[in-house]
Amino acid sequence: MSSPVSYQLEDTIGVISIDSPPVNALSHAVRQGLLDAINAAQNDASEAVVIVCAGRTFIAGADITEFGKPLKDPWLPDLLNTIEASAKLVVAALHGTALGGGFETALAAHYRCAAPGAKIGFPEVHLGLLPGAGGTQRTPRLAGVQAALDLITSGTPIAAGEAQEIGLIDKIIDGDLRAGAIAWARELVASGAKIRRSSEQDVPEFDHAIFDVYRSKLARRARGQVAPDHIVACIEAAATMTFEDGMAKERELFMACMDSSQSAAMRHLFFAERLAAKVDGLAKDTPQRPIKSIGIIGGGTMGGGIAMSFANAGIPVTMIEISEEALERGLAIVDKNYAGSVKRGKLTQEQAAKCRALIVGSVDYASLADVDLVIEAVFEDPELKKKIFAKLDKACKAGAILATNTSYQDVDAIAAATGRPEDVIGMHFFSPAHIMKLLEVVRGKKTADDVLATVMALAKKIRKVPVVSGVCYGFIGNRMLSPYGKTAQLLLLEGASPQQVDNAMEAWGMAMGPLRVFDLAGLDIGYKAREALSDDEKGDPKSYRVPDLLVEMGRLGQKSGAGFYHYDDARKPTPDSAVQEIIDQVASELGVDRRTVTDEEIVARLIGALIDEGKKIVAEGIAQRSGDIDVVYVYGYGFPAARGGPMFYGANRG
Ligand code: 3H9
Repeated sequence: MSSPVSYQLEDTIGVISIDSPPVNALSHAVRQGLLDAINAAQNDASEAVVIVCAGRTFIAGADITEFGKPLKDPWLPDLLNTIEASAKLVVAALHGTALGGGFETALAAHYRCAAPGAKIGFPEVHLGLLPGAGGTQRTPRLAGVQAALDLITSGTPIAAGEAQEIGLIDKIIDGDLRAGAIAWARELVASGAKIRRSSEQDVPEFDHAIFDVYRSKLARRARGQVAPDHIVACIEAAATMTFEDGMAKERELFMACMDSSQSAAMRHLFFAERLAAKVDGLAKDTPQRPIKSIGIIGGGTMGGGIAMSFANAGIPVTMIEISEEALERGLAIVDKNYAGSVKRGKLTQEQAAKCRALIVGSVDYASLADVDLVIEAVFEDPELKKKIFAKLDKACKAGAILATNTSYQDVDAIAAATGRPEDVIGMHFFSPAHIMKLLEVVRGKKTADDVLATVMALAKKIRKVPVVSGVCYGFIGNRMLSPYGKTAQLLLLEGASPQQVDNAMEAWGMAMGPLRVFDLAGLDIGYKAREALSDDEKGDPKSYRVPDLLVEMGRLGQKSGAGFYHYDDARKPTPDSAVQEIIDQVASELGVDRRTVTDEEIVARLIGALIDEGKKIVAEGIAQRSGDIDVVYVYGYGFPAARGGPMFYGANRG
């Protein structure tokens, strides 16, 4: 088999080219090829060596598919030490995304140049890992302790320009990167530039208190995850030990991460997310419809957030409301959200203004005549939705995709209100829609393949993580929420308090406990939904009697200042004895024996409820695979990534 790494002498420069699609990951073959090439360069007429990659990116990291398998030499840290030790000057030329082990390779080179659009970073923390090939040791030596802590603990890549400012890249090359890098290597040699090894540089001055500051910051942010804490320990080692001792520390903690259940869970999610974007039975070359502009029906919180998601990706949006007044309110929410994005540093003032300018409002469906996709985002009234779709059928051009953002309703029934059910699909965004990454794509019985393919690709364009769901009440995520919520109610009647249930789930890793979630969403939503059901359909009163009584007392959740908790002006929940009285009263009316419920039981029963429903969803073909459910729960429902999603957790717990 030919090597993915080639080496050739171009005049006085040895050029090492890596060509290993899709992302030039450091597989065993790439590592071996790199080792052979750097060794070859030591004994030929080259004066300097350039490492460059073919295809869409420089090396995007270690090959994650090899993780968990026996290690095969050359191991990356040793290979990179060999590259750094080269007696010939080494230049790395970066384009695309130089990530993880990829950027560590660049750090082992003596000089680094990059294309203007390149990005560098250490995403290992998102895999429950830390950079294990010298990244924690070389980065602080070049960029300082604080920059290293920020870059490596956040996992967020930075642009080449910023990397140059902090000393991680030496030169930005416009135009042909390969030719530019070779020319620069020649210049370096001609000017007598020294072989500059990152490992031999001193870490710039720093304040020793910084490590504890990051430790406590990360304890709050990355609740329960081990990798961030280990990253801090490695950078502290870089700043206080020799390079060799620091490398030994890095190796020890990298292996601890690699062997952890957290990393196994997060690696599962990495591949599950990518698999979720693939639709079984849908050919890769299914044609897609061009989407150049979109319409949104409804300027509420959801409609506004969806509009921003598209505008942020450069796609113009027309937002429709029923009156000028409502439209003004809707656009004001968008303005407020953009101001928030600027304040949080997510967008510059200029970027925000540019995106905002792509959103226009109208009260006339005729304004949608030319758009390629319309997303209906009005409240959950099935009759209203059907009326809107009948109107869209008339107003929109042939071939326009008509999508509903419904969280629960029957997409097939909505499609039947049009004369073109094949153009209809569900696009279920999660609130706040401009921030939450999950998009449930609901495939109706008649949804055309090209409509599905278009929406899946579009999701990626607007930086969402799409998961396909079949049609059922609540689709994947909300359907699972139903037995989860019912179990939470049973736990209250059996003896747990709302705060015990919520605290147990949050301590286990959920972003928010179930009762706090219901208070946030509004208890009246479930109440209204139940009003439409017969007693039989409602099921066991133990699962809804308490929230019904709370709603009847005017306790609708956060928005009314009280639900399962009392809320102050800052929306901080405090336990409320009135709620406990209701729980006691309902338990006695329904004859439930009260007992001590442990935190372990709370977690086991609630997560068990999710897993049981998830299994049914897979068995019925509503979800394509159990990994899709994990993606839904981690990206849409605050399930801890370090536990891999409910189905992964269940499978590993037997
Ligand atoms: C590391 O480096 C550890 C070291 O510090 C220490 C070692 C000792 N390996 O995302 P896409 C596949 S840890 C294997 O759809 P995009 C991916 O599965 C690593 N495969 O493309 C997919 O396959 P398929 C640190 C990989 O353009 C295909 O490539 N690095 C890897 O949207 C396309 O991927 C990272 O964590 C990999 N490293 O985004 C970077 N990366 O077509 C992880 C990708 O069969 N990668 N694949 O579904 C990414 O963030 C994105 O893939 C990237 C491209 C931004 C590069």
